[in-house]
Amino acid sequence: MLQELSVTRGIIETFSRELLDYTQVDVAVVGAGPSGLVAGYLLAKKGKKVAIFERKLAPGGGIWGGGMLFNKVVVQKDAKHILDEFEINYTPYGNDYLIADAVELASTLISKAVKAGVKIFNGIHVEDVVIKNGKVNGVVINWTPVEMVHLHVDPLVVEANFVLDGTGHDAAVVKLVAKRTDCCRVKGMGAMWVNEAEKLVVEKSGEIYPGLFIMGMSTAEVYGLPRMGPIFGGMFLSGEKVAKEILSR
Ligand code: 48F
Repeated sequence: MLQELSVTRGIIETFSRELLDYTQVDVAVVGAGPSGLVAGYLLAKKGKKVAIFERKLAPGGGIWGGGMLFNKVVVQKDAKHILDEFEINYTPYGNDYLIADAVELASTLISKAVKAGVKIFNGIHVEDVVIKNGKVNGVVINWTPVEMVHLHVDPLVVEANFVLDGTGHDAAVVKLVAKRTDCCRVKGMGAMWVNEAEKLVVEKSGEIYPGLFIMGMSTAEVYGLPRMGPIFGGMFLSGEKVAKEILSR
């Protein structure tokens, strides 16, 4: 016979065990947008212990709505290998573009990241970082609803060798480091210029402070790069670049 107590205990025991296990990770990714999911997937695939902390309930960040809620996204041909790696369908458009379905893209990135070994903790907000001896050593977490209603509840900590800021326009982790060190002023992204934006976002992604890496729109916000709108190759490639840099350490 099915028991209420078993449902409750099953959830509490399993989640608590996992959270405990992930209090110490190789890589803590903040934000489950396209850059965070790609970076997390590539790192987990190579055997790294990766947790992604996502403040919303649904991972996927800015993918779901495509452009102006037309739920398609554009990917330039340079990033085709990422769509192929994740087995995401696309339709060629002109010579340079591929069009993917936003719902397929988001759900497949999430699913393949999880299956590669990434542990996604949703509904958890990163509210601070651990800095020791001039290096970021972890993240300070709390439940999103606690943060939303400003409850006076102390957070907990996850220790990480590397922290990745994939928080998009928030550039949340960089802002926290900027508050506490002389590093990392966040300039705020510039006006739209797709070609320049897509090139620079990849070029500029990487380690910004010992232990802290930036990628995706967070990079654009930090360096005041132009915005690019619903074209996602730069998000994938910046996540890939950061994952490769970490693996090379
Ligand atoms: O914004 P988002 O999708 O980040 P991204 O990987 O991709 C940007 C594109 O979606 C799009 C674009 C395309 O070219 O311009 O905007 O740079 O996802 C960022 C995620 O981080 C979460 C947020 O809820 C979102 O899902 N996030 C933000 N701040 C925090 C956070 C925080 N403090 N703690 C946890 N998650």
